[in-house]
Amino acid sequence: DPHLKGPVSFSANTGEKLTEDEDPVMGSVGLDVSMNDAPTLAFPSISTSDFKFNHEKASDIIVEKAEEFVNKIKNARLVLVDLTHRSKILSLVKAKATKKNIDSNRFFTFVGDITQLYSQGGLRCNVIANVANWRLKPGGGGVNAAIFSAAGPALDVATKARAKSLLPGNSLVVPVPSTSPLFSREGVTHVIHVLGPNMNPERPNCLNNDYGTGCKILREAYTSLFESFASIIK
Ligand code: AR6
Repeated sequence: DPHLKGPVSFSANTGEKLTEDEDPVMGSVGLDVSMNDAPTLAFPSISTSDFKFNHEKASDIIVEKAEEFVNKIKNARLVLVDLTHRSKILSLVKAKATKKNIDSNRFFTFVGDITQLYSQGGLRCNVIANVANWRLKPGGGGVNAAIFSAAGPALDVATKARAKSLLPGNSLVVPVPSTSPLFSREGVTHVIHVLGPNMNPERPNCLNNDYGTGCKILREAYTSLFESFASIIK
């Protein structure tokens, strides 16, 4: 894959920049190069920032659901993305996935902006997930604002043509119009909007620390997200 042969490579496990010695293209790290063209879903951690969901509980659920997916769908990759190397959720997930021996060619973490994974990070992801709000509105903050802004108005139009709202635990697949820079620059063909459980009293449908319900909805959200991804690549 020419895209991994640029001046900078990233560890599939940590997202850290690699020295030449460690470059997977050079063969000294066990990255399965045959997976570089595999369908790939990049997703942010659902609900753990603005929605204030507990990181330990969320990381357990991410690893559980990713393992399920990896065991079921063979030729595809899942990548958990966050903006900084200091991300607590990335560290927790990485440690737990390693402990469970999940194939790191099929599920790994990556540091970068989810709207620029290919142009800035050299990582090809044909599908990205957006943690939306229930009205599927552009703007606000976090990943939702970043994705709608990077995609341009075409994504809002394509989204509204499919649904007007989203319930917690559910997802919605939207093909990215070819006029969008997300498509032309990043190679993203689909955005999957997903809505997670909310533990922030300043946002709608707050669960007031009811983690019984919260964990159930977060599991449903990842199940729905990964099933939507599977339906795209079939
Ligand atoms: N690229 C990669 N990861 C990011 C980016 C980015 N550009 N921006 C944020 N993250 P959040 P939530 C990480 O707050 O907690 C939204 O406004 C971030 O560090 O976006 O589910 C929605 O519209 C964190 O790890 O989502 C909802 O109203 C993760 O993405 C509400 O916030 C999710 O952070 C949802 O809150």
